[in-house]
Amino acid sequence: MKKMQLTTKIFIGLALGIVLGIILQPNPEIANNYIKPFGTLFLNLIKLVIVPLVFSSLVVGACSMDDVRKLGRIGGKTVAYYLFTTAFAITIGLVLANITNVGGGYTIPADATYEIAAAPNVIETLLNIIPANPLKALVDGNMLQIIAFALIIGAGIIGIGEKGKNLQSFFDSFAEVMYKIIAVIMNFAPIGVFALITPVVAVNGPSVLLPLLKLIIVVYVGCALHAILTYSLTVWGFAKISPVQFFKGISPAMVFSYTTASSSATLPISMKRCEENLGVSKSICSFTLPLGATINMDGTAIYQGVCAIFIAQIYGIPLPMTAQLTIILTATLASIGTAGVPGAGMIMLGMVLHTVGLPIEGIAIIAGVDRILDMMRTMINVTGDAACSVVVAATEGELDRSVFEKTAKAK
Ligand code: DAS
Repeated sequence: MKKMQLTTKIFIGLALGIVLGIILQPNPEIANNYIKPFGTLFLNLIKLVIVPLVFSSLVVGACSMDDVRKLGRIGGKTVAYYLFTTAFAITIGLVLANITNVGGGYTIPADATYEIAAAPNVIETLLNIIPANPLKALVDGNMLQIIAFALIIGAGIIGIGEKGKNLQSFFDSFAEVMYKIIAVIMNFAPIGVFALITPVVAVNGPSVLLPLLKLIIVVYVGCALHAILTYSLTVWGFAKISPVQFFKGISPAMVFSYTTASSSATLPISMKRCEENLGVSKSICSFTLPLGATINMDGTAIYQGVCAIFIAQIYGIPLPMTAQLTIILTATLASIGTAGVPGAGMIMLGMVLHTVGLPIEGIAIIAGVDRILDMMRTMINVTGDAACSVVVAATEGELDRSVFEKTAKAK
């Protein structure tokens, strides 16, 4: 119930901010001088957690494959499925964002001029991903290098076996601390949303909200398309399960993740439904689902791709195809580092914008409706984890199809 209350409070903050913004239109400096600072504070709190959260949650994600020696094949299949579907998800998002010209037709003057980072060539990107100085990468917030460093640390922890368990549990608890901090920060979301949307409306007028409605529609359509296309094709193609049976079986986890906007909170339900309704073995579930809740976020990847295009359009910053390819790589990696808690994707959006050279202030425009986007993207995140479990279980001969006969008889 608390989560729903938070959602209601956020919508109230949004509505009040829009109304106050309209009232303050004749004197926008009041909004900028006395309200905007609270929004900046909320954004700074979000920026505060990006680096430690990504680093710790990724080390945990990498370590959680400590069975990779025993489950080498399963680890390889799981990571391959997650990376392929996430990259495909972003591609769907970018194609839709370009077709619908999301964010187009309305331009907010940027506080400063923004140069899109010249898209480095692929070799340079790959070489740059490995940090020469990992501490500098952490200090500079070079997220691609931080992600690489975390995965290398995770592999190192796996490599030393038992001796690495203390360090693994350190990062486990550190990641939990970061999730807790995010949950506390998100409690301030109603105030943050209010303080972010008021000056935006006061300075630019309520018409700035129209592109946001289009943004919500594009993200929702992109997520639905991805689920219907990718998950249906993979569960049918690899496991010969009908999409109807799959979505019916996982629907309780989908509803819960939509309302809570938290993959982590949904994990116990996903585990139960994948076993009981979809016939996935316990050992496969206990590997693919916790890993997926940590590193597999297709919905978030779609959201980050579409929002990057939206913000570039809103600020009138051209995004050449090379920059969009950088977004695919960055958003795939960013979604790996997104925690399964409410609002985490918006935090990681800051990283995507920073890496591509877009104004992170663009988050202020999206923050007001982020909860609506978060609910949908989280539902897709969770559904993607379940689809992967079914596919891996089927290819490992660990899918108990009798559950479907039982369900059919129960009708
Ligand atoms: N809410 C996050 C999750 O639980 C996703 C996100 O914020 O992007 O998956």
